[in-house]
Order: sequence, then structure tokens, then C-alpha cells
Amino acid sequence: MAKTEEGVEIHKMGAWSPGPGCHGGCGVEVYVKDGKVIKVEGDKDHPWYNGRLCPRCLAMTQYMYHEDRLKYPLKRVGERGEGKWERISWDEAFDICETRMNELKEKYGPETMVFSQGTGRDVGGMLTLLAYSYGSPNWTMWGLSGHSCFTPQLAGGYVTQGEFTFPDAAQCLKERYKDPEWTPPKVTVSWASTLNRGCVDHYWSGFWFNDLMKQGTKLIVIDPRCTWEATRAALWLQPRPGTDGALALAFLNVIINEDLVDKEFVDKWCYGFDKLAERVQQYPPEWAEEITWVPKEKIIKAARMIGENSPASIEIGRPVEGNPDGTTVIMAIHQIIAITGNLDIPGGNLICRPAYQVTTYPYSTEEVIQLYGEDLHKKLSEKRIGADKYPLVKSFRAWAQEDVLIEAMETDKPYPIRGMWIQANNPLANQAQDTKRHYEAGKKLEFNVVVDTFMTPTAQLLADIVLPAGAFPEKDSVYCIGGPLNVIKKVVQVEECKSDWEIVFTLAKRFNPERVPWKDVKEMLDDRMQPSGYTFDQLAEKGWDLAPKGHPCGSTPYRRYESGLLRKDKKPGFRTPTGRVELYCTSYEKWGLDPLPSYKEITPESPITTPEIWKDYPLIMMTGRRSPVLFHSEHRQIPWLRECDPDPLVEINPDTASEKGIVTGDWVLIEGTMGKFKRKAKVTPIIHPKMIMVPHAWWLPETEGASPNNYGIWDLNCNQTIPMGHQDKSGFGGGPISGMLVRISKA
Ligand SMILES: Nc1nc2c(c(=O)[nH]1)N[C@H]1C(S)=C(S)[C@@H](COP(=O)(O)OP(=O)(O)OC[C@H]3O[C@@H](n4cnc5c(=O)[nH]c(N)nc54)[C@H](O)[C@@H]3O)O[C@H]1N2
Ligand SMILES: Nc1nc2c(c(=O)[nH]1)N[C@H]1C(S)=C(S)[C@@H](COP(=O)(O)OP(=O)(O)OC[C@H]3O[C@@H](n4cnc5c(=O)[nH]c(N)nc54)[C@H](O)[C@@H]3O)O[C@H]1N2
Ligand SMILES: [Mo]
Repeated sequence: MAKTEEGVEIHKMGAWSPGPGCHGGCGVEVYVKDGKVIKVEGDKDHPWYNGRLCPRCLAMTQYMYHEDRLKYPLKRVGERGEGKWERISWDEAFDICETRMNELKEKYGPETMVFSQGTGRDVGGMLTLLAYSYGSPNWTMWGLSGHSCFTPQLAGGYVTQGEFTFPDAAQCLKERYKDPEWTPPKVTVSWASTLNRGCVDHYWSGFWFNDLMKQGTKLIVIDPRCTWEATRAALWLQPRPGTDGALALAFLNVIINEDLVDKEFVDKWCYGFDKLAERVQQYPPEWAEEITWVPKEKIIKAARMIGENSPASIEIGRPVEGNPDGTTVIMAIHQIIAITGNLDIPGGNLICRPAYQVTTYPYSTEEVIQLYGEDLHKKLSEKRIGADKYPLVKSFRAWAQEDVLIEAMETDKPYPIRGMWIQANNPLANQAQDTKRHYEAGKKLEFNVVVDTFMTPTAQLLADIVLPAGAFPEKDSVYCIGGPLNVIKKVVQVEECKSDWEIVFTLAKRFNPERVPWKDVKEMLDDRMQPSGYTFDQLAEKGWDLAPKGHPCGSTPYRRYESGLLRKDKKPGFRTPTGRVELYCTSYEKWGLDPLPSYKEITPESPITTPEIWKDYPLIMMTGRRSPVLFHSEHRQIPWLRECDPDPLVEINPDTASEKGIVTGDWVLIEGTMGKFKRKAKVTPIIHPKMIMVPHAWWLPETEGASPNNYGIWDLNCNQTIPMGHQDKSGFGGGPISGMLVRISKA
């Protein structure tokens, strides 16, 4: 830690939630004076971000010292939703949680308690520790239909090449772009991804793409909306939402039929090419044009650009995972990467692993086993909601399946669900689809806890106990996925807030001291960091470290399949049953699923499947394009950020708007077959005339939190019009966050 002459301490660390809200990984310098954070800046020495930082991190002081922050534990004293709370001590809060949760366990069994998180903040590791110490297998993202964020992507990669991949932007090389092996991609595809707005997948961001463009990379953008990226693209494809699967199959058709395949790689390292080649004959560009609304010439041009230019890479955005049969679409995209020879090469799609294999957050079953052992994993899988129905829920990722879970909550089958622990998650303002259904199911539960930094609609409506979490400079933690190992360290204390790790650690130890053998959180982190050779304090001095090139547990060198660095048995090849990239998926075959990619129009509503609804609801609703100053439902209270994005908008094409007499600034009623909500119009040509875009997760913390207003969610939340229950056969994918049909009118 450095210190200025004025006595300001400068702490280097990785930033993760709470605060920016994000998926983490930026290197920051936290400036502390007299026990208070006075500013946060980017760390120029950090290998990924080189000093660049998002607006949400820059606004950390407004976040940390906001007057509305939760400052101490609260106990509900009125009815749920009445907004009546009483301050209690941490001891009392822990005692209540322990007693009530043990009562539920005795009455119904430990699986009666659900542990829900939001997106990939480090809460995943914490929740598994708490849930598994208590004895429940039901760790989940409550209400996120088909688990349609990141999990289909991880699962699709896992069954195809045994791992997940990200586009290479030299992020794992110590010398970055100066490394002699580095080659920029000739072409990069941004497939349903707002690179410029969010740190989308941990470390693939807009400015990196700028870096690549300066090195000559050309961009293909696949997005129904004319985004920042589209305006800079060499080629922009504008598909109908939810039809990316058809597009991917047509790309495969062109690449295979025009012989744009890397034959050497396919012969040596792939399995089932002939079967794939045969299958894709059904899917020529003419066929895809009709389905996707993308002219066939553009489909052919894009496929050729990918097939003729190596290295090339593909970034897959979340909307692809919400496609019907999302996991299959992801498989097809991975097949494109593999057969064009772009897997694990410089400038291609890199196989990513945590540095030194330090795991705190179990992304896959393998990591669950690494953290908790095979026996416990097996035992928990027997009762996990959805595991009997979905092989991937049982064998790949240890989540309870949320479309099955909501049914279980309503029917008590296969067993009663009676309590919920909600941490880093705001499902009623955002994550849950079919909001009312989740509210009704959650309201019935006997005991609910919310852990957050601010009072939220979810906490107001469902919680019995609310616990205040510390922001990232108020906690010790470790961050690692596919790049450097970052330390996050506690440098200040704010009010009575406690770090998420401390909260779950304390309670987990009460439930099961054997599973939590460490004396404190730091000792646990030391233990988990052992493979790196660092203790927590040692790495905290530096802030971060990248595994050296060639270290078997990092994301380098390139082409690790050649040298046996990927497989446990150290043989060359991939971590799949055949040891090859499985273009014909033997795991899917074993599980009774289609081993080859296919396309079905199975969105709940669409111009093709439900023409009668399309007549009355003639617009396709997309939701959720990211805002750079907001993270999901967060930051509505932070002045510097709200000023940049003040209103709950709906983006409408000028022709569509004028037909309805709507101009920018008008309030608009948006109606679907399930319900309605309101938004303020932003009339813009970047939207297709047959579509609208609704930024998600809006609530108004400046308005009344108690019922019936509940910070405005019942007026504004678009998820009231999006159903559950359209997951694909794998259990993952297919939550129709994009693609529902709506009509609009001036409110
Ligand atoms: N219509 C629509 N709905 C969507 C989406 C969409 O595109 N469209 N996107 C979906 C996707 S991809 C996702 S991943 C989900 C995300 O859903 P969530 O991750 O639940 O996101 P938030 O609504 O921001 O809720 C997070 C809450 O946790 C708090 N918080 C943040 N960090 C921490 C932390 O580290 N510790 C604690 N204790 N609290 C913290 C915040 O204050 C906030 O209240 O939303 C989904 N919902
Ligand atoms: N600042 C900020 N950053 C974030 C987040 C945030 O809330 N704020 N959220 C984080 C989370 S959890 C996630 S999952 C990621 C998500 O980030 P992304 O994966 O980038 O997802 P979106 O922003 O929802 O949508 C990206 C683009 O896909 C387009 N799109 C919509 N439907 C379709 C479709 O069916 N097909 C195609 N091809 N395109 C479509 C939209 O027009 C949009 O421009 O962002 C993460 N980063
Ligand atoms: Mo997400």
C-alpha cells in the first residue's frame, strides 16, 4: 500500500460487487483518508484494464456513503409489504436466522430452503457454502427462466469442447499486445452483445474492441438493433429476435458446403464432422432468410468472412441464450469456431480457466467437487429441484432449475419449499419472469432473508430479516475466472455493514462447524488460494497476479490440446468423452437429447407460431439492452449515474411511433397477452419498425416502498409480460426475455 504526503492511502485491488454491480475483474486504486474512501480510480498497472474504469466504479463514494444505504440489520415488524422495520443487532439477526431456519429444517427437511442469487457476483461461492452447510441442494437464480444467463453458454461449451471460451484479446498474456505470439483477429463477431456498455463477460469490453479495431480487426454485428457496434461494423445482420439458431445453422451450411473448413484441425481434433455436414444440408441460407428476416446474401457474406479469415473469434451475448433451445444454438456457434480452426489459437476463442485453478465460485460440477467433495455433491444431486428431469442440472451445473422450482413452490411437489435466502438479488424488480407469480409464491413462504446494500422492492415485499452488506472496499475476497487472480480487500468499515463472506461464514459455521473448519474468512481464503502459492495477505500487497505462461492451470499457452494440458489424464485432446471437439455430441446422445444442432420455432409467441396473436400484438418486444451507468436494477439512487440515464424508457422506431401519435417523452402503455406496464418513449431510428426495446429492471427508489406502490414496480416492470416454462429440453436456455409480442398506445 502506498501513502501520499497528505496521508492518503492508495490500495490496489480488483473491483467486484457490491458497488459496480458487475462481473468483476477491473484493477482499481482505492484512495482512503481518515478511514473513508475518497475516490476510486483505474489501476494503470492492471493487465486487463490498464487504468480504464466504468462510471459505476468512479461513483463508488456516492454509493458507499449514500444516506439510503442499509446500515444495520432490520427485522420486519408489520405485515410483508407494509414497510415497517425495526433495528436489531447482528447477534439477534444471526440468532433469528439460525433458529427459524433450523425449525424449517426439522419440519420439512433442509431442501425446503432455497438460496437465490442474481448474476455472477462472488456470492455464488458464498451461497454454496451456506446452503451446503445447512444441507440444502437448492442453490439457484430464482425466476430466471431456463437459467438463460451464462449457464447455457457454459453448458454448450462444456458438452462441445469440455470447456468454455472467450474471444482472445491478449488478456492472458503478461506482455499483452507486445507478446510475440499475439495476433489480432482478422474478424470478430459480436453476436447479440453490447460490448460497449457493460463488462459483459468478465473481461471482454468495448474498449478492447477499440484496441482490436486499431490493430485491423473487422467486426460483424448480429443484432436487431443498430447499436454502437453496428455503426462501426464491416457487416451488420439484423435478425428477428429469437432466431439466432437458424442463422448459426445457415453459417454452418455455407462454411461446410463452400469448403471453408480447417481440414487438418477437423480430421485430427473433431468428432462427428460427417454427421454434422449431413445435418446442416437441411438449413441453406434461403431457408434462414425466411425465418430470420436477414437477406441470404448477407448470411453468405458473414459465413465467408468467418470461414476465410483466420484468426476469427465470436463473442456470444446473453440474448442468444434466451433463444428457444438456447444451449443448442450455443453448441452450433461453438461448432463454427471449431471447424474454422479458431479454437484456442491467438486471436481466436480462448479456452479459459481460473489462474492457478483457484476456485471460490463453482461454475461447474467439477468445481463443486473440488470445493465440497464427490460424496456431498452426489447426495445433494438426488434432491436438487430439476435434477431428475434435466441431465445438465444433474451433471453439469449444480443449480436448481427455476421453471421447475416455481411449480414446486406452488404445488409442494416433489416437496414443500418454505423458506428463501436471497443474497445479491432483486428478483421482483428484475430477475424473475412472471413477477406476480413469483411474488405470490414468495409471499407464502414462512421465513425469508434478504442480504443487500439498499432496501429493494424484493426486500420490502418478501423479507422478514434484511442484512446490510459491505461494498467491495468493505470486504476481503478473491476473484478469478479465466485471467488474473485478484484480491479484494477490506480497507474501511461503513456503519454496521458486514461483508457477504462474513455473513454466510458465521451462519454456515453455526449450522455445520465441520464443513467450515477455518477460524475466520481470511483463513478460508488462504486455504483456497493455496494452489497459487500466495497467502491472502501476500497477494493483497500486489493486488493481482496472472499465472505464468505455460502454467498448466491458467489460460495459456495457446493450443493446449496438443500438449495434454487440458485433460486430467494429461493426454493430448479435449476434456470430452471422445477427447475431441464433439460436433456430434456424445453427452447429448447419452442423455437422450439430439446430439446435433437443429432449429425449431418454439417461442411462446411469434409472427410464425401465433399469427392470430401477431394480428393484435404486432410488435416484437426485446428487453434488457444494458445501460453503462446502471447495472440491472442497481444505481437508480446514485446521482452521478441516474443523471446520465434518468428515465424508464421504451425505444420505438419513428414510423411506428408516429402511427400511434407518440413522440419522445410521452408515456406509453405496453400491453402483452399476460399484462401491461408503462414506459417513457424514446423515438429512435436504431429500432426496427416491427420491434421495440425495453431496458429492464426499472424501479423508482425515490417513491414509496410500501404496498401498493412498492417503488413503482407494478407500473414499470416489463417482466410482468414474460412467462416462465419455456426452457429447452436441456433445462437451460429459452427464457423469452426477448421475443414476446406486444402492442403500444399513448398512456
Ligand atoms: N426483462 C429482463 N429481465 C432480466 C434481464 C433482461 O435482459 N431483461 N436480464 C437477466 C439477467 S441476464 C440477469 S443475470 C438477472 C440479474 O438479476 P440480479 O443479479 O438480481 O440484478 P439486480 O436486479 O441488480 O439485483 C441485484 C441486487 O443485489 C444487490 N447487490 C449487488 N451486488 C451485491 C453483492 O455483492 N452483495 C449483496 N449482498 N448484494 C449485492 C443490489 O443492490 C441489487 O439489489 O436479471 C435478469 N432479468
Ligand atoms: N453496465 C451494465 N453491464 C452489464 C449488465 C448491466 O446491467 N449493466 N448486465 C450484465 C449481465 S448479467 C449480462 S447477462 C450481460 C448481458 O449483456 P449482453 O449479452 O450484451 O445482452 P443485452 O445487453 O441484453 O443485449 C445485447 C444486444 O442483443 C440484442 N438482442 C436482443 N435480442 C436479440 C436476439 O434475439 N438476437 C440477437 N442476435 N440479438 C438480440 C439487443 O438489441 C442488444 O443490443 O451484461 C452484463 N453487463
Ligand atoms: Mo446476466
